[in-house]
Amino acid sequence: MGILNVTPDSFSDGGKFLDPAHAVARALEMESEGADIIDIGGESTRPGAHAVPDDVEIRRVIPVLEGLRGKLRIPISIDTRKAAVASAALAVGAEIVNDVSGLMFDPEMAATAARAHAAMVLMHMLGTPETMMRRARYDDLVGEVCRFLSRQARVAIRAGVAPSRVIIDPGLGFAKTARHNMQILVGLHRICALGYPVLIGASRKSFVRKVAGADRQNLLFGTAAVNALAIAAGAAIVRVHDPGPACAVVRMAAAVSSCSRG
Ligand code: HH2
Repeated sequence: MGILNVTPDSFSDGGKFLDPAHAVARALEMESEGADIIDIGGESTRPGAHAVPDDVEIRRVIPVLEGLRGKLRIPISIDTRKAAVASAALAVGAEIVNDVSGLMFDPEMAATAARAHAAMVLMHMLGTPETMMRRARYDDLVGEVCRFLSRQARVAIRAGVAPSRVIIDPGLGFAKTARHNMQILVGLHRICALGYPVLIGASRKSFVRKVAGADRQNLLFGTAAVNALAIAAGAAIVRVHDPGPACAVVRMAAAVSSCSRG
């Protein structure tokens, strides 16, 4: 899954793709690098980020979706917590809703995805991007994440989302310290055992920066290490800023994993 942030303030690529023509070109470039999905977001969810009004988010993402119509062959995912934004994006070609709140932000979200027969990514976090880091306390981190994701998957399915179209994500960096993120990776096989495809978003995040180092190469290889471990644990999708290198990592890790399973 290639990341396309159409925002002025995303932590890694903020401001780079605010011009819809640049965003469209980047999406097509990521497709040519091997991405299978493009995830378009119009609101930064980095720690401390403020919520963006619906109309601003819609004005950022819709011209990009329109510009990609008839050009992109792979599915588009809309990265939003808001049903109004998801609905507008689904109407112009998005096929997946990526909700970082895991259906906790907007009560209309599941029905909106269900009506459009969309796939849904349900991610674990606590609170909102503004408040989440104050809530990074757990007695049983992996167990709590598993219970949240199973419960929210059932909410989506009850609202009419096809069970085969539910994807879950433990939410690296969302209400989680660097150590929590690594504990999630150690316990990832338990999240994969819930039976839904698992998505992992580690790309260039601060725990990678902290452990691997902050320059471009270190971030790329640090992200690659997390992605390889995630695929080996059974993850199905990795969300990345650099799909070219990530494809090689996924191909290699998946080949080794399928071999070890015999
Ligand atoms: N991470 C970010 C945004 N959306 N969606 C899912 N499913 N999983 C993630 O880990 C995830 C996500 C944050 O990263 P990014 O989009 O690069 O930055 P920002 O939120 O600042 O736009």
